[in-house]
Amino acid sequence: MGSTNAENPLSVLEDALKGGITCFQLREKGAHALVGKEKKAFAQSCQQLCAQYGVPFIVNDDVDLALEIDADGVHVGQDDAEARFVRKRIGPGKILGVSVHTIEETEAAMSAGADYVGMGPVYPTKSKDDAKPVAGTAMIEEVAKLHPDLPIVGIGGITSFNAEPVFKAGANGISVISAIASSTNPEKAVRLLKEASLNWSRERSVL
Ligand code: TZP
Ligand code: MG
Repeated sequence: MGSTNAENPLSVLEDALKGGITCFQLREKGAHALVGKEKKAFAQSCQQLCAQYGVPFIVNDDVDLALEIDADGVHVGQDDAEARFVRKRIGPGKILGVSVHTIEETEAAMSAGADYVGMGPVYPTKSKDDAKPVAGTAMIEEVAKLHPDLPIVGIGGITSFNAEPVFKAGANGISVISAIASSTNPEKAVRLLKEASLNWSRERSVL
């Protein structure tokens, strides 16, 4: 979760759910990241909140935790567990998301059984220390043309002001940290993001 509201991430999540997020991914990273029992307890609090709003709860990277708490899915990057092994572990009924940056990675993710791919960083981001170089929207456009049925989620520096080119390139959805978590009004931030999205994602909506 982002920095401004880091002291109360559950209230940020609840506000975001009220605003209408359609999916939540727990990405517990960085110097002060929770681990072990505390991470599990926090994950379960997030999971319960998401369940109240009927919103899928996905765990980033930590397949063991996702299985332990019966999360709705897992998201892995290229440096995490291999997607095909993750699919084997979580089974066919769970959501599998994979971060990709090239056509090859995209097609490998598809063969591994990914339900969607995350692509970025579209714009500069301060939320991921080891983010790859800014990619813009060119690769999203290429992948969307090659694989029109594959759900694509753009990520990295996306706000309600710059979401339009991401959808125009062919993304079905956007994934956002700071535009929501660092907002003084996360619920409103989500509404604005949804307005920006709905204008462009009507035909390719995901989740
Ligand atoms: N992967 C690529 S960019 C990014 C991740 C997890 C961080 C996105 O955060 P923000 O604050 O929306 O730029
Ligand atoms: Mg990762």
